[in-house]
Amino acid sequence: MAESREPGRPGETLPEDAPRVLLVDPYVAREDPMERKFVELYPSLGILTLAAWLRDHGIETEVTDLTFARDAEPVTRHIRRFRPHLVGVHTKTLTLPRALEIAERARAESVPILAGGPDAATRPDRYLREGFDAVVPSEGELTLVDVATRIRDGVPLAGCPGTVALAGHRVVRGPARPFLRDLDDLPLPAWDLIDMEAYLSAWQARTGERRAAILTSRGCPFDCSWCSKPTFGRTYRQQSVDRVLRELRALHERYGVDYVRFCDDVFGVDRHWLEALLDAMISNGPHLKFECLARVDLLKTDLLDRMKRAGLQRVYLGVESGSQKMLDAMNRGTRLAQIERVAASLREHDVRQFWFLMLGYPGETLEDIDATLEMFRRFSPEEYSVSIAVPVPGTRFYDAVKDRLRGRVSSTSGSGGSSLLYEAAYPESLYRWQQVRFAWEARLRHVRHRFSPEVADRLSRAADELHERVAKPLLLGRNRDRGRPGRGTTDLDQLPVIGHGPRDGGPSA
Ligand code: B12
Ligand code: SF4
Repeated sequence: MAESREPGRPGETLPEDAPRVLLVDPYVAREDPMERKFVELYPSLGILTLAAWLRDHGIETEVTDLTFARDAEPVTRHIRRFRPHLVGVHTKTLTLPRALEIAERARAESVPILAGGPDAATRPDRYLREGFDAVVPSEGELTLVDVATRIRDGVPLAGCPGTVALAGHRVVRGPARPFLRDLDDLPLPAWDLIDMEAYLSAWQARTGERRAAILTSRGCPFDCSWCSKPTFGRTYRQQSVDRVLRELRALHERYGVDYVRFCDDVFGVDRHWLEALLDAMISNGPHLKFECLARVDLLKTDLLDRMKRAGLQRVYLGVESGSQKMLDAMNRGTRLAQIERVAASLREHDVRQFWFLMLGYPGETLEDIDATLEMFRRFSPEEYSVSIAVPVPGTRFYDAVKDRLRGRVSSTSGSGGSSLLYEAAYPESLYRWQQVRFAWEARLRHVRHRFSPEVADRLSRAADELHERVAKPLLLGRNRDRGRPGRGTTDLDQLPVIGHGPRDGGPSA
């Protein structure tokens, strides 16, 4: 982790009494089972953009990035050396225990501690109860400058716009702070405050490419029923093409980056913007390979040719289901015909596709799951993730099933997505079995493409028969695990959220 000291803007000296802020990314990669499997390491753009903004506004800022660390000890060392007025922690559900540990470490050094990011935004009270002084549940840039100045000047935080804070035992929510009007005002991320080389060389060792992440927008204008968007809600802002090119060039020139991941919730919402960016990348460069998260209704096949020429390698698609009834129930706003068109066209253009699929959404029948498997079989995407629907607080899905939550459920820790968290139509074991069916089909992909489609079809049919004759009757008859806590139980609100990118990406996308 980097503990480099760079006061103010790079090269600028700040006054002695400038507020000092230490930002912490508590994510420890070695603790994340998903990371051990897939290794998708990128620094948090939220933290790096905040850090750059603070520096630009006269606040001395440093970052402790725990991604490559063993534990949270570097936070204590950094606090002792830097003596910040304030420690700010980025939060995800997965990193809650670490965030709480960091709060403890900050308190032990008598430094006020603040939380921001998706998890704290969803449940600020929990963080306040566990010892945080305040939470910033929305966009952080403007609020953090205000908070840092108040703390340095000894002004109480309760009521500060854009915060939720404690006043005695009362939780006080300050008035909302408007979002930044123009995302072009954001400085380039403060890459110099972390060990960028650690990320880049990890990628290089694994793929031969120096990969980095970039964001060109904030928010998403769509409204999928299960998607949690606590920070930016249903708003959407886009940077100009020139601003994006500036960031791409800086990554390429300063760090030798040759592959970027566009991390926007949905990439290319505005077709004209996307065309202008692609044209600029094709004609003037930087000539980088790239990947992005896209919606099938936006990814027009006539644009794919240009995207490919601009460097497109891989697209993450929120396919979710092969049943139109389920897509409608999820309020996806996408059509099966669009999925089929885009999947076929990506194949023609030799672009890898990563499908996100979801099982267990309310209303889904076994026939719907079969339809999803059938579509998966037909298009055999190169990569995929099939998760069991997670009701995330704050979503319409959660509201719809909140009376049917299993309360205490088994957690595999890590990234979730393989536990059934509410009383769905079928037992958890049946959904897990369905995941096995997808995994089997994914294995057959290689047989289908490299060896013999006929053999693959025969093996697929054998698996279907096994499902119909043995697994289905067995699992439907055996409902013992419904509503019963599994091994290693945990509260629902402690469970990590699946995937990444609201699931045109994550998270989930
Ligand atoms: C890009 C992305 C990734 C990338 C890069 C991750 C990274 N290192 O940043 C990859 C694919 C690697 C990834 C991985 C994971 N991701 Co992800 N990811 C995203 C995505 C799409 C964008 C993140 C982003 O850059 N946002 C833009 C920045 C500007 O916003 P921000 O981070 O929220 O920060 C702003 C505010 O929140 C606030 N703020 C943030 N931190 C702080 C701290 C303080 C002190 C203050 C005051 C303010 C503040 O100010 C910031 C600037 O305004 C989000 C969805 C989303 N729209 O946020 C999911 C999301 C953050 N990911 C999620 C998850 C679950 C994961 C994984 C755990 C998945 C896994 N392994 O299974 C991992 C964790 C990896 C990690 N390093 O932490 C979830 C988190 C949900 C939750 N409640 O925890 C999200 C919200 C998606 C979702 N809805 O499910 N992810
Ligand atoms: S799942 Fe994707 S498209 Fe749907 S609301 Fe979330 S971010 Fe937007």
